[in-house]
Amino acid sequence: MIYDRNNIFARILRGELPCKKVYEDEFALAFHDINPLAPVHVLVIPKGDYVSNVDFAASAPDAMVVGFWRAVGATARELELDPLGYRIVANHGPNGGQIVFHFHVHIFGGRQMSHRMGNMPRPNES
Ligand code: DGP
Repeated sequence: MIYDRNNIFARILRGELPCKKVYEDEFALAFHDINPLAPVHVLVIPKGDYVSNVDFAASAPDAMVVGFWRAVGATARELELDPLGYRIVANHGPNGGQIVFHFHVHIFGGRQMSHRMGNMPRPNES
């Protein structure tokens, strides 16, 4: 799939759309999901044109891959999720349930996650 430079997250990165920012550095931006599925639901996106993990892992420079994952960790620390833990998810393609085609990692926290890891957490799910 060709990267669409007008996808929602690209527009957030360019400052054309607002977001509730949690963390930002040269590699990544983290902000609250507009439709939270857990008490804490934050998205971390790389500052580059990557459709999903497939081309991020294959095409991103090493420094970007390292910087991005460090930013995921820094975001979770910023949210004070480390002591009790959290879940990270990245959806790829139709079967993965991807809706926005700019690579992103979901961070879920603030409650016990389901053991059914094949499913995204849903509101009120234990
Ligand atoms: P995914 O299925 O992994 O592509 O999830 C995309 C997520 O993006 C979904 O949880 C809702 C969120 N989302 C969609 N549009 C916006 C937006 O304009 N702002 C924010 N903050 N989140 C959005």
